[in-house]
Amino acid sequence: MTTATTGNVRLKKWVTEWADVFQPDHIHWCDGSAEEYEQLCRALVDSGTFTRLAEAKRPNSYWAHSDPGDVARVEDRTFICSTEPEDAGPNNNWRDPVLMRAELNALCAGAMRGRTMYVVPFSMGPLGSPIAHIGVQLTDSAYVATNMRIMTRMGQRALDVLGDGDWVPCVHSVGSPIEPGRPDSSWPCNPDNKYIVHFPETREIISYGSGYGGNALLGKKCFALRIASVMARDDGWLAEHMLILKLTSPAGESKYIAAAFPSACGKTNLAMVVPTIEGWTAETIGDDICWMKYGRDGRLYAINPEAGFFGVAPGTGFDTNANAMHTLSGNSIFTNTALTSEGDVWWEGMSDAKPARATDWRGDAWTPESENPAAHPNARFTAPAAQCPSIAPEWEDPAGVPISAILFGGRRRSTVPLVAQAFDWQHGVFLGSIMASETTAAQQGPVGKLRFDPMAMLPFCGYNMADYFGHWLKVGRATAGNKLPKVFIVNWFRRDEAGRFLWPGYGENSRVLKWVFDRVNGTADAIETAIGYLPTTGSLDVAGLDVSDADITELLSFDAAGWSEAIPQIEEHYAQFGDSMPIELTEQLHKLAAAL
Ligand code: SAT
Ligand code: MN
Repeated sequence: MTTATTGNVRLKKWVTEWADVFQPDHIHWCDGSAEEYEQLCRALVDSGTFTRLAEAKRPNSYWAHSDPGDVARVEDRTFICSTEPEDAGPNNNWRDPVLMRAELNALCAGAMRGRTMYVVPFSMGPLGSPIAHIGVQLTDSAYVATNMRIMTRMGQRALDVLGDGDWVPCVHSVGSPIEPGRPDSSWPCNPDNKYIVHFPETREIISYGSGYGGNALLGKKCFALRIASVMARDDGWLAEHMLILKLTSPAGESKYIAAAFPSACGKTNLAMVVPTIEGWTAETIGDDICWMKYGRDGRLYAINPEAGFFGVAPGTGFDTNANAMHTLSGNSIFTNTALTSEGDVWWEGMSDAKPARATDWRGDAWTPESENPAAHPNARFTAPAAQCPSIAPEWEDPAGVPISAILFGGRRRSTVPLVAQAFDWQHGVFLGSIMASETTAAQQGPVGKLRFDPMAMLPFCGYNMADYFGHWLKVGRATAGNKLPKVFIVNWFRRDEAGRFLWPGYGENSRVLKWVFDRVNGTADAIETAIGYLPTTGSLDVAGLDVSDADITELLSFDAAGWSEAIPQIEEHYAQFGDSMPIELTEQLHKLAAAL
């Protein structure tokens, strides 16, 4: 196989040290070339991890299905190991770093026996961008190496940018050495012994036992959110769980909007939205993570640190997200979807017509009569962002794009209106800090449980969230108020008593984006309420929309009773942070309670 080379002495030493611990049979430095990718995929087909899809259906694409014990992020096995427990905060599982290192060293000793250790250098962000950062992941999973090639700028070019510099060390093992004489499993992992560990002070990541998604593709949640949030705190920027989109009006004016939603709440759909309103267009910059730093003009500039989409497959179809469907038409990896008898993939919501026969995500025979879904609810596609038809030409601009508006959204059947604008930055931080959302299949555990998920960062903030709120406030003080993005809350998921969704969502969300755009320009009307500015009935464009007046009124009404009821829960949510809670936010809460 072709290999990457580097003159970085410290990097070579670090790789050797870990190889001594893990004792792999081979070491391979990934160069990121197409030949290498081809060879890794072939090896994965040989080992039974990958099934190559029919070339005529989906060229250069593969299907994988995981161990049933390894299907999503494991929040209860995710640890922040700061010296002081207070620095991790009540939002994280804290462990003593010294004890954790000892525990991990014991687990990692010999953990790669019988396997190859891949050295995966990668850039989060366009190569050489002043907003980007370099990481190097060690992994004994070729599946992870192939996914990292899609999700990041991976290989020799990342090493070239790194030069003699510093990188974020990312160490990963599936925790399943191959015993001599025993066959390897098609999804090696250690389902009952997973550790997703972060050392924020030394900016290190060690992940053991899982091969799935955010647990294993360490550039994503572990680096670009948990470790990067700490780097951002220290250096005055923001690392956020946000999509980035570009919205252009019929007059040809463009604005960039960032939006935070918890996992599996439609970020990918909104990032690739096709507006239903006349003359408006939307383009995609990113669908999951947003790094924002101040430009010389005092505005916040954002990059998408990723190079691919790791999106939820179920519910994605030509009617809901045509841009995503085109993006994954080839050169993609599918994990825990179904495999059809014709050699293509399928999942619930991809098409009304179901395949007559398929292999489900567990590898069992499936027909439309089967009781279980064909795809796991957290089944994923890994697809190159460059293939997205709606990708904006400037998506790889190293300077980033200036953000005009930030949206905070959640999955809420009641209380939170379709959209509201915060009074100012500080009030926006307050609204973000009290965000709650119903849990989804993106994390292991019960689905549909309402929990506070401030800024959609609960599982991803690498330090005490009270300090994170304080950091947001500080970022807001670092520039003139009129240069800051305007802040909004949104909720596409309101239901009536019978459980029916009040808002059609998808392309119709462009109506809300238009209102946001016009509010930034100061041209849309609003009424002031205790929780912010709500659209007047006339200011939200509902022309041609098939929603009853009563539902629109409900969606745009301020639910004073619902908010009053929520106050004790918000107080409890704040109380867990004790004295660390910024005074500005407790004052905001008092103000809201008084106004209600
Ligand atoms: O599996 S991931 O953590 O990458 C996806 C998500 O939860 O957003
Ligand atoms: Mn996400």
